[in-house]
Amino acid sequence: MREKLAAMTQTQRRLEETLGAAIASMEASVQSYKGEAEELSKANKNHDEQLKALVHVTSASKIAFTAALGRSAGPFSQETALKYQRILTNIGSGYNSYTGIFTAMVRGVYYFRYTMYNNNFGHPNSVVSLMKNGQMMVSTWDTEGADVHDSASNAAVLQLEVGDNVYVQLYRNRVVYDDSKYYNTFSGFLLFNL
Ligand SMILES: [Ca+2]
Repeated sequence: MREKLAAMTQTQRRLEETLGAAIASMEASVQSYKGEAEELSKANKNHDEQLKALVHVTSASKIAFTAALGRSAGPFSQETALKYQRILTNIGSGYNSYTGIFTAMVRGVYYFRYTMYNNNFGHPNSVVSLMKNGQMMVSTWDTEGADVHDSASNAAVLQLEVGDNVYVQLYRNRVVYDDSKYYNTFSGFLLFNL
């Protein structure tokens, strides 16, 4: 009888030990799941933030402008950026009508175009270039002949880094004619981000 009782006690102790180990193992699993849940929550939050950043970049990438001169310019004693005063469109506010300069807010490939109109009377005397960071990209020229009322246009696709600037330059001692008909325009827009 005593031996039987001792055996039962031992069995009970083993059961208790087994049960204790099982509970400890379950607790460890629960802790592990909690940790995984926290990691997932963090990952989700991270994805949310990335998504928000992407939406921000996409909305910030809407860049397009057209501005028109509105009055004659020149002759000046030095090369001068034409200040197209009348803004028709300036999505993204990249174009500054006080300086005539477009500044790239995002890295990408852009399209620019300008049209110049030579003097309305007398001898034609217009030379204009599209400039990127002070470097000539493309030009238009009309200084010969007795004809007036001529327009000339040029365009370029340019890869720009953030902070690069683009403007239209009137050369020294040259002129362009404009009035409220707005013959001289400067336009640009972002084709795609890089
Ligand atoms: Ca001409």
